[in-house]
Amino acid sequence: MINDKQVLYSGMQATGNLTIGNYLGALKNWLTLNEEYECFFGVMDLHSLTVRQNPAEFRKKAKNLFILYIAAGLDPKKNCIYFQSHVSAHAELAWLLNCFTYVGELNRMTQFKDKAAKHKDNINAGLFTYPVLMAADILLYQADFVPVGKDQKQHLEITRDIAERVNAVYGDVFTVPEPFFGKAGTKIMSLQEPTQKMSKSDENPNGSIYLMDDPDTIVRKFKRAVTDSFSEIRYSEEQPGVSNLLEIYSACSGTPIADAEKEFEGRGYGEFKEAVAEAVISVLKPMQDEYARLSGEKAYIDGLIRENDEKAAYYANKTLRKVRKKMGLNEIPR
Ligand code: ATP
Ligand code: LTN
Repeated sequence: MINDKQVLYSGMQATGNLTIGNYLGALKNWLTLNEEYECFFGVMDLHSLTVRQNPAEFRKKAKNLFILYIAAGLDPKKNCIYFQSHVSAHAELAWLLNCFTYVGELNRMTQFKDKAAKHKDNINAGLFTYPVLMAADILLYQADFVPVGKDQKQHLEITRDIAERVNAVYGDVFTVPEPFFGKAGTKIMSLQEPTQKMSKSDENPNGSIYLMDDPDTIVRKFKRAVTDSFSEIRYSEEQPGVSNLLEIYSACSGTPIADAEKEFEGRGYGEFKEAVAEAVISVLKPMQDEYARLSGEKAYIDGLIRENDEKAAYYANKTLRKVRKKMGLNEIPR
């Protein structure tokens, strides 16, 4: 508990450009959580290093993600938005937790298996111990809840196992976190392959709408979106392309899917796609304007980073001191 509120923790890797999938499925659902919970949202830049990054681009990407969190509506005064790499306790606790994690457990992680298959020339130890760093992220803040997508469920389970293992040896050290399924996060599919999740690392940029796409690009991508030959605008398993577009339309315009089906009854795919594009633009445009404005306010942004890094470090170091003591490391003489 912090300030009498339960703690909620999440974050995104600073890799690739965010898509409307990331926004509608995750970020948008975070915006109001701070009313009920004490929220921490990290820019997970240490995790991003498990894959080779170009230093200059990477530096920009991580900073852009920080600004984007705010442009999307996360209030940096009410949520602790910070850089994982600025709080050294993450790396330190990850080491300590490494000593409480079994190789057999890590071997079962499907994300590791997938990523190892994808990056055969760089199966580094960081990729293998990725879940341990993630456990450190969460446990440092004694988080009660962690909102994540299905793909991260296994990582949350290992986090709980590690926490329980440490608690069993040393007593009450960590809060054991629960997954958080708030409002069902919409799962957005690729515009080109509607049976696959829209993903920021997709090689085909036409499958994804990026948060920074300009209106013309958005219209063009929706025009090219894969539909089907039913020529009917209906939400059904047989029509994954059309259903995905309805889902996007509904999430962006606030119209329930059933109402949207009625709205477009008897109308053609062309007209429908234009309406979806318009709905997306009306959500992204203000965010892009705010992003552009904030990007010009370097001193203000740097101030926020400093302030939030400090706040995160305060709570993280408190837990780290507790763990060091419990594990029997000598205190640093003062
Ligand atoms: P990558 O392609 O780099 O693996 P990703 O686009 O799948 O990334 P993550 O960084 O793994 O995104 O996820 C960040 C958050 O966005 C997670 O909470 C995840 O569940 C959510 N998310 C990602 N893609 C989608 C999607 N298509 N629909 C809904 N939510 C999504
Ligand atoms: N692995 C997560 C990103 C992530 C995270 C976390 C999410 C790193 N540390 C801690 C929640 C809590 C991902 O790829 N989405």
